[in-house]
Amino acid sequence: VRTLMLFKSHEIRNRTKPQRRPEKDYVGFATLPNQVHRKSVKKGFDFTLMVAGESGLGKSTLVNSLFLTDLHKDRKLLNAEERISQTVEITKHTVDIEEKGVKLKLTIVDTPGFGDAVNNTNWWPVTDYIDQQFEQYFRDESGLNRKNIQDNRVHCCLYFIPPFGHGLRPVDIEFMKALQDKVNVVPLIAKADCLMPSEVKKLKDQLREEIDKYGIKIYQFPDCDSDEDEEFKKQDKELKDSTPFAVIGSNTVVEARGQRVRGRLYPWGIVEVENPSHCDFVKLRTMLIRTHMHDLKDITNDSHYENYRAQCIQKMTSKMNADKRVESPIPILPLSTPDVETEKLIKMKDEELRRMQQMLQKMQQQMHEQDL
Ligand SMILES: Nc1nc2c(ncn2[C@@H]2O[C@H](COP(=O)(O)OP(=O)(O)OP(=O)(O)O)[C@@H](O)[C@H]2O)c(=O)[nH]1
Ligand SMILES: [Mg+2]
Repeated sequence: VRTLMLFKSHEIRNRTKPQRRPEKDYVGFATLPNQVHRKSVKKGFDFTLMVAGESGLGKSTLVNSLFLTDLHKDRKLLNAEERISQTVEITKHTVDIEEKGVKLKLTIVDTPGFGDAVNNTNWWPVTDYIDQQFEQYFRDESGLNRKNIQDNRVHCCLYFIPPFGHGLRPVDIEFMKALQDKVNVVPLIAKADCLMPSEVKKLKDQLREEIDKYGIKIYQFPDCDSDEDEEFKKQDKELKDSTPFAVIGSNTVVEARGQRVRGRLYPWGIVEVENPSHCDFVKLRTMLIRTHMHDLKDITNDSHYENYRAQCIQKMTSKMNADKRVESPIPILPLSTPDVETEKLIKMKDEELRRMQQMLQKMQQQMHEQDL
């Protein structure tokens, strides 16, 4: 099995030997130093992945399969099929993994699927969650301890599309649109074992066309530089042509061709999760962990978070201007002495305004420094 390794030409110096068959407990993020500056290696990496979509499409199962780790291990032991139950609230799982001296703090945000557990198609809790993480980061960034901020922003959201429909449903369009300006959306065809290869191809073509037609902004893989070598270009094209990835998840280990593999055992045969001719699971994992994690983080910071921050600053400025306008130029003599409660409220309001002004000044200064 050839492993997909995408490197930029300037990183060739750091190029490690391409991994052959992934070792059993090997996820592959040890190649992260190839994607980023060495300085970050010591500190470790934070990466947050979210899953969203209709209930029962295999979101929880897939994230478990992706990181070779049972994220629900605190639960009492159930047999493999039962281990994953319906997700009824947004659940955050964090795993610290270390591979070849490279530390990764991986956070998985599992969300309840719509249409069943919550019995509606309301995605506010999901988009709210993303905003809350931005808000926290914004606060931390404006605080004193700016060097040690924990980055909990959601870097990527896997959006699950059912395999049995005829393309996107209105709810998929609306949900992805609600997410698109907040997070990198990576659409996936769920439960791809339901489809024959020709059907997978047809659905992929249709989804690509519809995503374009409805103006849905999904995560765009960065362009390949024209001076890259042919092998690199080929792998890059292969990756882009496979989107939206068709995936299969499983929490069961089965015996196939004399090996224990993650798969689904049917009366008519075995579906192997990590077999590239069965589905795009390995492509997805490679993309997330080995090749595009840094880009996903960059876009989160430079585009999605920047949007949020600009909106916040704009809101703060207009609030302050409105508050200033309310202040009357002619002093109004109080008719009676304000009671203690009112005075307390005024004090709190003043304090809030002062904090906002400070924050704004700091932001403006930072922006000015960045421009220099
Ligand atoms: N055929 C098939 N079944 C799958 C696949 N992935 C998961 N399942 C099964 O689908 C059912 C639902 O899986 P979950 O992972 O709980 O689905 P979910 O999207 O997390 O559902 P909610 O938590 O309700 O949103 C389980 O019985 C899984 O075993 C897949 O790739 N193919
Ligand atoms: Mg679930």
